[in-house]
Amino acid sequence: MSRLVIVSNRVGDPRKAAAGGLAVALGDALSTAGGLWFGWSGHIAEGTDAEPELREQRAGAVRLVTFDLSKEDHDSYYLGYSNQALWPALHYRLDLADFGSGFFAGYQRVNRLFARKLAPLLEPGDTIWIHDYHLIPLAAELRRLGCRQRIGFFLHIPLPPPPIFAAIPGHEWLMRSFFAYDLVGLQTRADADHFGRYVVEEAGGRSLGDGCCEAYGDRVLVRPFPIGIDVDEFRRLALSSESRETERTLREQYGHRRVLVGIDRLDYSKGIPKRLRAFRELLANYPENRNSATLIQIASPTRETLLAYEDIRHELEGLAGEINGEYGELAWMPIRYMHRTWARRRLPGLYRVAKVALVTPLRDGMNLVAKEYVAMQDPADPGVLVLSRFAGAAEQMREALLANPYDISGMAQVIQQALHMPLAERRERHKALAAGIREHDVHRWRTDFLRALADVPRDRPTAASAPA
Ligand code: GDG
Repeated sequence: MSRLVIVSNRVGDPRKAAAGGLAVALGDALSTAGGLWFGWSGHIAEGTDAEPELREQRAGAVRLVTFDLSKEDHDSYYLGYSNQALWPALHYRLDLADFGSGFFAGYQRVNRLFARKLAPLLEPGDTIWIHDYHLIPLAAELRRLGCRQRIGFFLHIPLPPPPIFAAIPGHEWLMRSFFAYDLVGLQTRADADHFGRYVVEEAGGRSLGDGCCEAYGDRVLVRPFPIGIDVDEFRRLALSSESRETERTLREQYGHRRVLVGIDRLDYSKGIPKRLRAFRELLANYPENRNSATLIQIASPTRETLLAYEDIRHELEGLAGEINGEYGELAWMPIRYMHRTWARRRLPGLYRVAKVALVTPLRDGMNLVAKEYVAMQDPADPGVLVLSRFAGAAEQMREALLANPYDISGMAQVIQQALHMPLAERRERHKALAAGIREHDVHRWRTDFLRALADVPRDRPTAASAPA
């Protein structure tokens, strides 16, 4: 078996209890094959222009190798191009995208730095798996340094249709960068179709079927690999004392109410303000829910220094206050809004108490909260998942109640339907959803991807497509 090298912007430590299912699953793959996880340490180097040094830690059989970024690189590559240009644009939010001066150069520079630091650590038979939008050009940079290993890429966020992708300055360069990979994995069939359409409509290339795309005198295989969760790992968390204690407290506190839950990073892509507005409309249009329906919304802090994130935080605080002010009673607050990160071990307790989960992003690559909620339901008396049709998860989870997050009163109607769904229908929908998340779990995602990468025929020149 060839050694696995995983590269992502941040390196997760699979031993840490706080690590999410993704870190655990990738850690599993690394321990099985013996391997290396490479990326930014999360730290900013103190005022030095010197080439950053690599730091190495061991997590069992896995080597974790990281380096610090300078402030300038961090601001232009991470905060700038990755999170103010690519993140909004790939989530269809061109209105929020800032293609500011210096961002693109910083993105290129840091991808070159990743390649320069990683290349000497590679062995000829390695399989390299690169993750997410921060590192799209990394394979091209590695090829330029002579790396001929198999390199796969997985994009965790959406790939929009050609008219949106083509609005990104430098989109041709970005698209060419994908062709330095052997395999590009996307979350959904729709995303893979968008890629194929770009190749034909914008790059003058061809779709050869079965995910094979040809352009720029080169070929790349592009396929959907919908990511899942580690169902058993999550169910084990539910047995932890923290989870049980959370469940007990919530049941005591909200026993005679109907709890709805929303758990998101506080990001504009997650559609939280529209969700709150729909909840207000529910209370206005269906008064039987007053003094009963209670929305517990956790919005964990993320990318706090960016203006767009500050704006959404203020908007949410204002909305939650307005709704509580308008409808709250001494003994009932409609919205419990928390702007902090909960311990992962407490989440299962909250999912179990909630009769309804509101997962209503305006756009999402997949959305794992939808899957975690389903995994934690009691099959005998399950809650109902309200899921945005614009989450990648909606392509698979057809038995959820699908909602359009832009249609506030439509969404209020769907929430009303969820709150009052008969037991037999809840059971039937849950059964199908639970079977789906078990079949398409994170282990299947990882093994399908790595198998497809190992099977890619290697009859093409590997450095041909590296864009200048
Ligand atoms: C990207 C894509 C894609 C949330 N709040 C807390 C907390 N969480 C955990 C959830 C879940 C994870 O964070 C969020 O995952 P999502 O999938 O919902 O979203 P992103 O972070 O945007 O992830 C997404 C994903 O990559 C994987 O490919 O599905 O579309 O955007 O696990 O439970 N965890 C803790 N405290 C919190 O307050 N501990």
